Amino acid sequence: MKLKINGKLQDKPAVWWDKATNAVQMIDQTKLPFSVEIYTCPTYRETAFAVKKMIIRGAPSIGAAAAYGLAQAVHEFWESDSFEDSIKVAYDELLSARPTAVDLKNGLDFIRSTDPFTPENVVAQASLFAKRTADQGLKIGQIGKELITNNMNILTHCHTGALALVDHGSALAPIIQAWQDGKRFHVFVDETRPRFQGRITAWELSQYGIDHTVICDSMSGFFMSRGEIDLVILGADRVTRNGDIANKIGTYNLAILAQYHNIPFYTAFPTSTFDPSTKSGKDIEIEKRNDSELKIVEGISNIQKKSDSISIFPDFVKFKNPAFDVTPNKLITGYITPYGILTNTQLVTFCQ
Ligand code: RUB
Repeated sequence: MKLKINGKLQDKPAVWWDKATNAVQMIDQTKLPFSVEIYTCPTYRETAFAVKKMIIRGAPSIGAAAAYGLAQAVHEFWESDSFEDSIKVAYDELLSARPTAVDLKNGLDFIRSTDPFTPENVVAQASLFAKRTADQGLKIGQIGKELITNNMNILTHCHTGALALVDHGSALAPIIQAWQDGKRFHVFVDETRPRFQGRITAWELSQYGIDHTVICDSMSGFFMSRGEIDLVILGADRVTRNGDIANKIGTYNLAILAQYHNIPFYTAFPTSTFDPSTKSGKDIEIEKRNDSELKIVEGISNIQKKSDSISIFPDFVKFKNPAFDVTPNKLITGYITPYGILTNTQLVTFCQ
């Protein structure tokens, strides 16, 4: 995607390999929407840290980051006597950075399958994984945009644009491409507490001039009940063999509301998000994140115009912070994939 970095317009994916230093570089998503900055990870440890801290986020993007991270470990330990053991430690550290999105495992396993397994080849393999993911985003957009018609009101949750999928996006790709084709509609953007990924969605939609409004997550039922939402499109972090999906917390609520109000509910994702080895959503590990994400709000201070964080609860308050929930297949109208918009039966057959 085109980004203005240090005043210069540049074409950048969400994550890439820096040939000169063997560093993994990425757009720092924690700085958006207020500034566009590059974050550099000199070794696989920093890459794992960046995934954990959500400096890079979105299932397919963290899959690509993990793939590059393992390539970094291969470079670091290539001459070491304990090469095999060190690569296993790096694999486990990268894999455990975030447990719910299966893209992480798919990215790492794609690197492990490199043949012949050399430092040069693993970097090429990681770049291939990232490029394949980005290409699938483009395809998802071409396929999914047919669902969008003029004057629609579309609701989306979390952030599923170019920065979440290396480039182009998953659920935002059909929205962007339909707009570029000249269709005119409006997007409701869930703010997506506690991490407020809606801020990145709103920022990305503004880059294309797409008409949108931010609402807080609990307002969706209100707008649905008044007939003001025609379509829900969002992403996925893991799609199991039976078509259940794990996605950003709040997705399940939306799916129930959408079914009650007869609103089509679509999920869009690339193949790296498929997990045919897991039977159903019940078997997915749900990431539990730190309480501070609920307690502390970060933003730009109105007075000093600098980034700032404030606590919005006293210290004695207890929290629970699951980062994802599971939406059962029966609440999903269709699956927007690079291979077409699939029904549940088609997806299940495809996975076999
Ligand atoms: C991201 C999230 C997104 C999906 C999009 O969660 O839930 O909806 O990753 O993925 P987080 P896809 O912000 O915690 O990483 O692009 O496969 O649809």
